[in-house]
Amino acid sequence: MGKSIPDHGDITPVLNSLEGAQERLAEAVAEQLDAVDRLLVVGGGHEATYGSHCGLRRHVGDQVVGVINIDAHFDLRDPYATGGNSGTAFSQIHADTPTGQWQYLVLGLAAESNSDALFDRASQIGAEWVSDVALQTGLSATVQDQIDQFVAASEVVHLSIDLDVLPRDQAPGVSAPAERGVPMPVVEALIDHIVDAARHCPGGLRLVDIVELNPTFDSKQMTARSAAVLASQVLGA
Ligand SMILES: [Mn+2]
Repeated sequence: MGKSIPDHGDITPVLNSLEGAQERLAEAVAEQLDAVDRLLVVGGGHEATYGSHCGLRRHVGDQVVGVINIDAHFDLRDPYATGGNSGTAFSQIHADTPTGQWQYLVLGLAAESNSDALFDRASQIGAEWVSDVALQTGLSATVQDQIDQFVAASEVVHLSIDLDVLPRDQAPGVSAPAERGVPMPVVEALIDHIVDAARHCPGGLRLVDIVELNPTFDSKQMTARSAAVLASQVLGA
């Protein structure tokens, strides 16, 4: 794509310990953020986001981190007593966030893929969201304003992109392919808008995750190719 992007390598998993792997990721992210303006973490499942967020938190101290999740799901389930999973990352981030600093915006939420209990929890803890239905034909002025206000209230932005927000034909290689999904050009427009809005935020857009690709189910590498286009965009294409 005509540009050079340094690859900081892989995180070696810790046998039977998701928390161990998340800790290794957190350490790597905190270290790399000293050296780069924007870091991209490629998952893995959405559990990677908890590790990467912990790394960002170590780097930025008590700054207000606005967490934007482009995803069909809230991923606000409570961890089991034995630990977290791919559906609990944002609940764990919420638990770690200092009182009054929680900022969480989900873009592309599919109503039929989230339980009433999750909607209740999202409302209770002050999450914001925009449905996939509202994102079928582009970004309305309302959605643009919502993103702008969200970013303006943040000191630094963490963007997480779950590939299952895309329509099933665009991203077949995920564990929960979407029946409707948000069309690829609209996801690109969302990312563009977030990148632009974050220029006015003191800390900027420092951390991006792209998650939930499962190569075993990725017919013709469509999901990986879609992810590559989005990765190129967030890294300043
Ligand atoms: Mn998801």
